[in-house]
Amino acid sequence: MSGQNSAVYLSLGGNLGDPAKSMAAALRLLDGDDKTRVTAVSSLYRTPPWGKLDQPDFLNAAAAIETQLSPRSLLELCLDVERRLKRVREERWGPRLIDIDILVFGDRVIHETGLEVPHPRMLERAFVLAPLAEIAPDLAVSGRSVSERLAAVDVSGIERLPSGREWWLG
Ligand code: A4P
Ligand code: MG
Repeated sequence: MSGQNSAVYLSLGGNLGDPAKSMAAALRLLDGDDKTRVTAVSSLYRTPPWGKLDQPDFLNAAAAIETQLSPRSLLELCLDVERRLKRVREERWGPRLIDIDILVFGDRVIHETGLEVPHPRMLERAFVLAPLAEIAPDLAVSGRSVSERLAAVDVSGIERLPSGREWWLG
């Protein structure tokens, strides 16, 4: 791979089926794209549900990638990966759900229909900031580092699992 390589960060999460397996599959699919390479992945985190509270705990992780795709093409790739994984059915446990969000794309600021970068809700979400701080503590987002941002949110109930950072490499 050569050419444009902005630091791009993704958030992954899921709370149905086997989220760790789905997230690992998602990262391998992203890494398998010709123009995209996964360069760092956080540990897995168990996180209490945010927003809608009456649902199971989530697993979350953050990843750094390098890509030659445009932000819009990367979004299409992420949505395609989500669709491919959501189609997978396990006989007993039903559909697996996974969400992939683009958090940061270099220093690009994008406000388009269906694409907002930096992700507008990332700074208030401990389930995004805790994994991201593990791989990019000094990354500046809207003028402050990720570790400063993390210090400003409620991390209660968030647990870093002893997965190590290579859990996704099957
Ligand atoms: N979209 C716009 N900008 C982006 C971006 N930067 N990255 C659009 C990805 N997608 C972006 O996505 C719907 C549409 O958002 C996409 O088709 C794309 O065109 P979505 O993920 O279904 O929903 P959302 O509007 O992005 O909502 P948001 O705020 O991401 O919330 P979610 O994904 O519905 O939240 N609690 C814990 N602990 N952990 C979690 O992972 N996740 C959710 C789901 C709620 N609570 C959680 C967690
Ligand atoms: Mg989302």
